[in-house]
Amino acid sequence: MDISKDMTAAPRTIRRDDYTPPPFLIDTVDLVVELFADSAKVVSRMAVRRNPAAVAKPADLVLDGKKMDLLSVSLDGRAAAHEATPETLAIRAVPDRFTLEIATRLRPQDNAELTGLYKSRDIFCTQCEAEGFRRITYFLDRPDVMARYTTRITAEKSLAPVLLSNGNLVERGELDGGRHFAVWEDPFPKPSYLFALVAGPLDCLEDRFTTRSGREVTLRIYVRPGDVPRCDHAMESLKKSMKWDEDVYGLEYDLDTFMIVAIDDFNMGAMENKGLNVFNSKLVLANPETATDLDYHSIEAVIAHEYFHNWTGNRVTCRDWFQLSLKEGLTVLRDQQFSADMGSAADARIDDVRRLRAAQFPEDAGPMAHPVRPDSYIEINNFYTATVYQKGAEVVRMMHTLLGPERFRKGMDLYFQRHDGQAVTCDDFANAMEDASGVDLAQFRLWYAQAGTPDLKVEGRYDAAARRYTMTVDQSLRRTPGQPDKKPMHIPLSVGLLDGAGRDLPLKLAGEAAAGGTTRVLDVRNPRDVFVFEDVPEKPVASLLRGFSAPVKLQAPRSEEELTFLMAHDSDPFARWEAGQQLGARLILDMVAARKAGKPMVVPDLFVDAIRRTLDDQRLDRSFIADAVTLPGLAFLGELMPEIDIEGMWAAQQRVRGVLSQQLADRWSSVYDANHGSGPYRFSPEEVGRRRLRSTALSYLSTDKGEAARRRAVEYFENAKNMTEQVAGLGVLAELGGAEGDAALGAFHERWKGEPLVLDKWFGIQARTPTGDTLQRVKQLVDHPSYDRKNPNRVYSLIGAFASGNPVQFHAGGGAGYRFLADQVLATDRFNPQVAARLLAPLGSWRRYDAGRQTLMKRELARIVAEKGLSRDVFEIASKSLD
Ligand code: B3K
Ligand code: ZN
Repeated sequence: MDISKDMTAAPRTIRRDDYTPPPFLIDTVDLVVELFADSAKVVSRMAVRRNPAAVAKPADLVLDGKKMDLLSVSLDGRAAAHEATPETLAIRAVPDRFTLEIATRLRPQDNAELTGLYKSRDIFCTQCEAEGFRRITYFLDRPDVMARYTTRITAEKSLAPVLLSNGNLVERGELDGGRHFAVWEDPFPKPSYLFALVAGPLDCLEDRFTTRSGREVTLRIYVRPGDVPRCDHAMESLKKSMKWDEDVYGLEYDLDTFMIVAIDDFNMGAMENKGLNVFNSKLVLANPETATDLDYHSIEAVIAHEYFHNWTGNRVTCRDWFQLSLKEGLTVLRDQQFSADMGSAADARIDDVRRLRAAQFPEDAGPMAHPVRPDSYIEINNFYTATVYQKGAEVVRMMHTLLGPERFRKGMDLYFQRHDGQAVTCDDFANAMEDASGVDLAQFRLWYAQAGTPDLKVEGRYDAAARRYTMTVDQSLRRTPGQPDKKPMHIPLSVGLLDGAGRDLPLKLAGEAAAGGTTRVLDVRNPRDVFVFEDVPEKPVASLLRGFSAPVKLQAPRSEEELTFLMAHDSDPFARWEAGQQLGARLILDMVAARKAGKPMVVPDLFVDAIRRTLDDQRLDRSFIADAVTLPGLAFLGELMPEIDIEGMWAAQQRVRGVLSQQLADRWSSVYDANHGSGPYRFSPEEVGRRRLRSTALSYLSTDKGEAARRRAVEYFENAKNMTEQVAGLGVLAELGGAEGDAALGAFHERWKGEPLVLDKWFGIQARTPTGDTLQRVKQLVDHPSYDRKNPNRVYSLIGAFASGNPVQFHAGGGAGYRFLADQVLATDRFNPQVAARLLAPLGSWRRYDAGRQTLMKRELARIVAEKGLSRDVFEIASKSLD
């Protein structure tokens, strides 16, 4: 069996418009999976019938399959005429209803693609989304074929004492020859992508949860022996998620057990298989010594996300993969709402927006730009994107904004009432929202269909005599690949008006009898819309896009004074933070332009004063202050430039940092000292905020790289009481470089060399260091004994961090970074195309750079496309990037 390459001919494009219902349905699947040291044998017995809703009535049943040995096929107990190709199995002239039995053999231990059935060290596990089940047995491997599964697993007891699959354990027992078995039955029909099997030496942490209707659920988290003490946070997160989904959406868990398994070799974060979630171990294991605040946060959010999929994804699933955002966008929104409720809602929203701007906006502006509901793909795994996930969540959030919380909840209820147990579309979701609320979403649906980030220009004019404020809103949407002409969108624009004292004014739109509220959501629907506010007593300052009410790029001609005013007074915390980011971005871009023109880069006092006021504002919580004094990131800034000038942005950003560091030195020192903290580690919003603010201050205090700064950073690092502080200290020291930097990196490695998940932080910090000869260092680290090119976590924390997280170094060195990345992509593609394709993305943005870089980046893309035996995954991204 060749698992190293896709040997198929020219990759085929799959189109949404070509969807037809499956010609056959499979009602039940009985699987017998026998696991051995060097292979696995799978026997699948399926109850198949013709689909009454099918448009055609083909004679043959054609199943999907990949990279397996076919052992036998029988139909109703007799040999069946069949024909296998590398990716299909056709059963000839089948009756209307029959039992099909297929035996296959696979080699999990050689499966480095980490999709289908594979081995992570001594643990057998599966990853079936999107199309992995066809690597286990031949099947109608599409989400609209939903079956009830029974799974019997056998294995040698000493090698695999724990045998798990979806649903409830119905039988277990001993077999001859030191083997044993377990039978699992999942009562809920599910698509094949939700199938899971895990077997191996695992320990578990067990707990219980009683649902609000009184169902007793056993919760188990399975990990490698020895890791059980690191599961408490994951278990708490799970219980919080279960409770939250009951409280907020009225959704209860539906099986007697809920299991999570932590796996070290995993292509992405986690997978929502019914009743048996499989997780990347980095999103399960945590204790204060080894995990940072960010890890704690991610674990809580991803545990919630996968748990929430039980309803949004599993009970109601996708008709086809073009509808992926039906489950992902909605489930991301739900995990965002959960995170907002667990901590500070303002921070949570700022976080969502930062992420969207850093990853999704560039995607929407690049060669892979696609709608939230894509129209075509070559390899579906390439469409688990920021657009489908993050922008998809924004789309559902906008519906929430347009409908309001009560009607949105009604829409959710109707959606479940109509579609429980079905495989449906994004349109079905919008229909439920529309029908439950009476709100017309016809134009709004364009958010699913049109790619690209809308530009919104907002201008305000005050007429003192008429006491009237007029807001003119222009929208436009640039062309994206395959979509030259765009229609105007329905954009919810949330606004407020502030008086001279910074107070919200009551808002009354022309035609309304009385003022209602101080925040209003304007329905922007046309290329130009004009909104008139009446009875406005004085010239107001407009607060725009409150809560980031739509994923747009906002342009508003506001003076620096207006922005600093909003920074100090806006009652909407997002808009308040945003005013600072806009001001920071504007001044950095002005400095970039000055630098290019050979003029000095000047940081205006107004900005320094605004940051000082933020630091002094006693009403603000620490996390918000940390957010507000953090300058806009390079990815966000780059999006604002016609041609990305990396050196310019970096130089300007550093200059601003330097000025803030110097002019506010006393503030940073006192913030640093005042937030020392004491007592044991706690993952609470207050403590996380304190640690963040303190490390932000440390980082400003280290900007001058002087002796005192070095001493302080070393002291901070050496006295770190938890991983959050260690990592913050190490990051600062690595950037300071010199003897202190090397010593800290050495000490960290020495202390954590037995903990791969902790070493990922060590790889990541070195790969992201913007100063020094980072590429050289990264190249050396590829050969480090702690590095493992087959483990996705290692690859992302080294190669991914360098290419996607260190623009300054990646784009330096006359193309050496590009060449290195292309080499890594090609090497990785030989055994793990999904990971290779993900690494590749940064090269796709070549159009955004100067001519010299364009040539160098394109050269590497062309070299990749020319490679023989390229996977579909890498082929699609590389070739579309060159188009
Ligand atoms: N649904 C999975 C992602 C599967 C990715 C397949 N390439 C995790 C999640 O979004 O919850
Ligand atoms: Zn998901």
